[in-house]
Amino acid sequence: MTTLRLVLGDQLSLDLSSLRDMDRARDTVLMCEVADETTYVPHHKKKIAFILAAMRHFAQELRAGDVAVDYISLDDPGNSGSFAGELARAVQRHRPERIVVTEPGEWRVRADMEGWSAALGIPVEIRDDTRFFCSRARFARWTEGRRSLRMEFFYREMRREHGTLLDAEGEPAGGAWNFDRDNRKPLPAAAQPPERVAFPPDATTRAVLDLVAARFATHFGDLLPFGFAVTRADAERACAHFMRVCLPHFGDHQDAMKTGAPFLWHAVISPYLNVGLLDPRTVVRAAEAEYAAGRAPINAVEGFVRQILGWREFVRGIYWHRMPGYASTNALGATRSLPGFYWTGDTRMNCLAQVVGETRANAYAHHIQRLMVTGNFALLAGIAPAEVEAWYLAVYADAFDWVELPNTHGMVLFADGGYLASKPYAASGKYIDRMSDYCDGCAYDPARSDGESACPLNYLYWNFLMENESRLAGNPRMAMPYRTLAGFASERRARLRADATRFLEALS
Ligand code: DLZ
Ligand code: SF4
Repeated sequence: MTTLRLVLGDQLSLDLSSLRDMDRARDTVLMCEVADETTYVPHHKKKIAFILAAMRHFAQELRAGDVAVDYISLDDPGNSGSFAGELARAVQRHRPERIVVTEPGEWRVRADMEGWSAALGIPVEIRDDTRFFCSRARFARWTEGRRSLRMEFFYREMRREHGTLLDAEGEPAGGAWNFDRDNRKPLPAAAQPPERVAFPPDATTRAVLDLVAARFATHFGDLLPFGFAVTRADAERACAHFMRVCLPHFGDHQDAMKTGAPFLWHAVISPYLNVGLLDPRTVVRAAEAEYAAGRAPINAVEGFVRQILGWREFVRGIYWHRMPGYASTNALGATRSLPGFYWTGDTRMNCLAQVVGETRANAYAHHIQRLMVTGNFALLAGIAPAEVEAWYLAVYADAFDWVELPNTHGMVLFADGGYLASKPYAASGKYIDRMSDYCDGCAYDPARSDGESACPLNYLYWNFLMENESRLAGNPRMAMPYRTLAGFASERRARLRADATRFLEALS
């Protein structure tokens, strides 16, 4: 049977389910750069360049393995701009008997896909995406009979199921499932994070950079310098560098932030994992091997494994389990527009200016910057979830809906009312002062809670607690801050409220 196999921009894996049982003599792989995908949110220029360059290199890799690839570039004169349109054109060219595709990472595309068979008049087989530890069916089984879903329990089950970081007795290596308490050390001023490997663009990538510069000039972000890996071999080099140089120190300062050090000891492999250049199973095995060889401590390796085998799989499970309704909940009733400084970085709050600036330069920010700086502000200021989510989806090279939405909607904004996280990650400026050097260069004072010179995050924090008292005060994990708030005299409450109102009204 002649088969047309569609491969999407985040499916760049040789063991992809849609490439199984390929008949090299008859089948064709279709890959297409389409305007729908490059513009449905105003993606960062570097993100578009990364994905298109990785797609073109993947097509080369397939062709080198004698696979026929029909590749439609964005500047192809007949390009229809959509997956469905390109499939219709490709069906005319190749006259396949069926289409095979791996399920996409986004509900929007999945819903579109369901209509393709009827529209094209041939069978469309949608296969499971097998590049995850936990299938959608396995996750559904895990949720059965549970009133709340907690990552920690899911993660332990995954550790056992996949024999990861277990000792000879089958118990967690190092004597505990979780070493988070060791992973919150502030950064000593003299700490020197390592240099990161960058990959100079080859001719294929340079052509993509020219295309992106010409077509997406108005999109957010700096296109150059461009140093992402865009081939499997280079992504593996970046990963090996992380394992050797960064992983031993990754745990200790996982939550630290430092001006001018956007990557610290973080892996920065999420873009490669999420487009399929790296396989999560290989990456987890490699980290385990570093622990077994005594080259990396348990707090670092466990912290890393929890991100990949725990969080990443958990949020994907939640996404498919709860969509499409999940995206439209707004448990805290947040309706404010996203302030312009998320795009310009033009704010006197130094923490936000630094993180937006690094995001613009790199299409990357590390976890704690996303959660506790841009995320925390959006939570405290009551920004509408959909606007925050569109921003995160646009600006980060690793952002695809299945991973971005639950992280932002559930963990950052608590918009699901506590389905994914047991409490909102709300913090005052004191947290940022403890975990970063941002406050040293700030116009505001993190030690002051009210008045013109006070750190806005301080009064916004107390204002957030007051605004959401009826929703959050009963949460046992919020008991401590609400006890503190209860000790505030009514004049103090009124002052904090007035400062917050003044600040929020001036936001634009
Ligand atoms: C994100 C993205 C972009 C920017 N461009 C393309 C593209 O031109 N062609 C393509 O196949 N995929 C692209 N993608 C990734 C898709 O948006 C992604 O496959 C869906 O979000 C489903 O996960
Ligand atoms: Fe951010 Fe407040 Fe520190 Fe300024 S003082 S950097 S606004 S936390």
